Amino acid sequence: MITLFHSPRSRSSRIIWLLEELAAPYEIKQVNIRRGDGSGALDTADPHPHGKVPAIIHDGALIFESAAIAAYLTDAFPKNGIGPIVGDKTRGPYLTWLAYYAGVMEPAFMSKFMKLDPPRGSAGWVVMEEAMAYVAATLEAGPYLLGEKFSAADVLFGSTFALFLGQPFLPKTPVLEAYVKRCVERPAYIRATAKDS
Ligand SMILES: N[C@@H](CCC(=O)N[C@@H](CS)C(=O)NCC(=O)O)C(=O)O
Repeated sequence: MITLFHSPRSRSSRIIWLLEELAAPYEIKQVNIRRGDGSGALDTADPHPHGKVPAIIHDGALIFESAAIAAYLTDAFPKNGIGPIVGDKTRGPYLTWLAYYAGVMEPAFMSKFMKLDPPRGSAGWVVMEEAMAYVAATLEAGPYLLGEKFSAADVLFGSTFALFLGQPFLPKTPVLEAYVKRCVERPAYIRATAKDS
């Protein structure tokens, strides 16, 4: 049994989606978090070292960071085939997309949002426009990040785009709109949304 430490409508919502895709046995422990608008509070019931979500506990081990959780869970529950296993030729690209999400996409998003300009050559990520051009070109060839096959990398990117598409920093394009539609129409996404309270 996996325990997911979750706060409604946050980055842990996508882990409910992932767990539903995997048909993994899980329980949700709802915890409080400090929100960007100043609401919420640190919750001692949350085992995350920084009081964040998502975090999971499985077989006594604490796992946090969305990309690590995605890699861990798709390895632990390979049956539904949404995380290429070692030996699969898409394993390398899969891990690349997970790391790219955490190391490039999120910092690019946040620096755009905070109106920061990452210095070329020394920041570990690129500006949002450059990252999005790459993602969009991949999805255009797609329909998913790994090509024909949906993966947990799409859970990370798809959930983020579903939330922010149409905001000034993430303009709608036919490619992104179609991708988000493919993601949010998935039965596992719909089940997860119903549980996200
Ligand atoms: N890099 C982390 C980010 C986790 C994160 O920042 N979660 C937010 C909710 S969307 C949070 O828990 N914030 C509370 C806080 O920063 O104290 C991941 O992707 O798992």
